[in-house]
Amino acid sequence: MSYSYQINSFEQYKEVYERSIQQPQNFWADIASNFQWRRKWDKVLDWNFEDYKVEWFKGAKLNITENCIDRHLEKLGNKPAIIWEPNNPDEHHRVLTYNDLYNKVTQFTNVLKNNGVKKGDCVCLYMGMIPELAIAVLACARIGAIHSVIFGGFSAKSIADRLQDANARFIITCDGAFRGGKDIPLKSLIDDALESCDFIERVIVCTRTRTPISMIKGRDVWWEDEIKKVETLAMAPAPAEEMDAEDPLFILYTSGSTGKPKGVVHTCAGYMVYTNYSFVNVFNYKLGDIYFCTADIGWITGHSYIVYGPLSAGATTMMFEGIPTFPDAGRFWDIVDKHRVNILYTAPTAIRSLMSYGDEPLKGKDLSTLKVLGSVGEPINEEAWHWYDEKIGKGKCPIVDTWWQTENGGILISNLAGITPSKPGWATLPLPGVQPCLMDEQGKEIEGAGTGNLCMKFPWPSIIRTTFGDHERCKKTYFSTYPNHYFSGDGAMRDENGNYKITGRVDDVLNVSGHRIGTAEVENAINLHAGVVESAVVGYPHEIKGQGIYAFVIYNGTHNADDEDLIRRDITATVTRIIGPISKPDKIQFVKGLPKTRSGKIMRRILRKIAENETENLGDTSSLLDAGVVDEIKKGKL
Ligand code: 6R9
Repeated sequence: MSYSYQINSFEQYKEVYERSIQQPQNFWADIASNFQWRRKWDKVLDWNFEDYKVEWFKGAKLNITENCIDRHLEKLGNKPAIIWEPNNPDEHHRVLTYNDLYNKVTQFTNVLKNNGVKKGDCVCLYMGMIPELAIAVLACARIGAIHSVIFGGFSAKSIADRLQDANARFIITCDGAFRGGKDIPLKSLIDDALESCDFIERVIVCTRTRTPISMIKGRDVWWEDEIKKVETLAMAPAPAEEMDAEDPLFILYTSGSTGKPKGVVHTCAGYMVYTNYSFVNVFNYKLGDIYFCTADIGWITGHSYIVYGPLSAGATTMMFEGIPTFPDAGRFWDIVDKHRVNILYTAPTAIRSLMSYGDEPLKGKDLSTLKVLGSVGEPINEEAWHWYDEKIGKGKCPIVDTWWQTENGGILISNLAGITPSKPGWATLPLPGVQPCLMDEQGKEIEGAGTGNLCMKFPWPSIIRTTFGDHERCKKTYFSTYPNHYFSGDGAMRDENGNYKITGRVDDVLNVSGHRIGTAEVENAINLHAGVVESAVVGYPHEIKGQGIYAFVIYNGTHNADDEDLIRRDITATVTRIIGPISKPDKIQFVKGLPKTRSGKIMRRILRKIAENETENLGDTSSLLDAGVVDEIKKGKL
């Protein structure tokens, strides 16, 4: 079965797109009429990109969980909502039907209530990929609490920063998480974070790994005990709180080119409408399809396309606890085979990594159920695209190359599976309602085919509303570079047919294995090492990760000075401690000086070229203060 707003042909896409641009308000009002509202909106859209403010479906009242769960119960109650595949293939998988999900979410909402959580409170979730994470996310949304999910690869210090920034009062975590051959000590990391966060009132701990953990009386409680309390009290399933369209739904931290990560805020109505619309249309989802997005819920892809988009569409969404290479590089294909997966959505870095194992892991795996393949997170190189197409899709599955960002809430540029044409390495066309454009360095819009900085001229329903606690930062980051436009930070090419190819970030943000990492953040962490004077971090092409982290470091410490490798490991350990293992530098080169301009600015452009091995072609170096520094760095290149 399909959806009334599902686009069925390229011709129809063109018509729908045209209407969405000519009459955006009517267009989105029609889409929104497919949802369950407690009260309809007074106005579809109010917007201002100059003094940034956007409001969608103003005046409407709703709860997103009624749309993700309650409204499906009558027809889909016994259908699987979530299929969970554990890290260890020998452990049994779990299936939660929509009825199960309703029971568990309403029950856990009561747990939150009993623990004093109220509408508007911020709840931080630091959990592994188990169904309880999705349950906790939805329970927060049901009670109207703002969730802030933190990915399990962040350090205690990063957690503490996020807790402080969001004024969180509650934490939901697990004793630990299984990821491949590793156990991640989640609760212990939370304990470390809480040493500097005495404002946290309650930590709810869900059992997963049975790792020994500390439990502090009056602060820490077990998930399972709290559920028992709710059962003993025989509390009725918790009703959903009535939310305003523009009430915040969640905060998700993401890296930018400067300083600390920012808390991207998404709100209830627009986010719901757009994630649902884009999910149904990009993947061409048909009721009954088994859909598998391999992302972690700690990232935006997991929020929008494991939880909210699929569940609001009554889909069956998979959650996978583990990693693509555990117990071996055939794991994704085992999962596709075992669960008869129809739609697979993953990242180029995973594809490249699995590609490197050759054909062996594919042997004997039945992938014939696959209909649609998706890619997200970074540009997909043609080699990976063709491998994905031939080996996984057997040449019969459209590949959707979906471009979007944490700040966008949902996919903005992508082909629609089987409906609009694909082009290897190209994200292709904007979704209905999305108005991209390319700008040159002078701030002039580029017409026709060309290359420039990717911007948006008009808001879509799930556009970022603010950066938590600092609206000025939001305005400055996204709406000041090009007046009256949203600036993505990405560069792109456009062909004569209006297709877009995203070339990558044009700012100081790296994309390592599909994870966004700010170079300034990594530099700040390296500079905290006692022997480091100064550092500069740039990206370089990495075969599997897309980009690797290359650090140039001025070191004057005396300790272990004769053992460069040990110093490198100390620096790496420092970065892991401050940010987390995802930001570890791949290469650390010790240098005597950094190339600077006369005004003292590091010339990263030059360092980037050196890291990319393009030492012959450094471009204009006339503003360099000391050209000798560059020669020295070139000689020491790793
Ligand atoms: C969804 C997500 C956003 C950055 C974005 C861009 C890169 C994402 C891409 C892509 C080329 C694609 N990116 N999808 N680049 N083609 N299909 O990844 O969000 O973590 O915020 O990262 O990822 O550089 O600016 P987020």
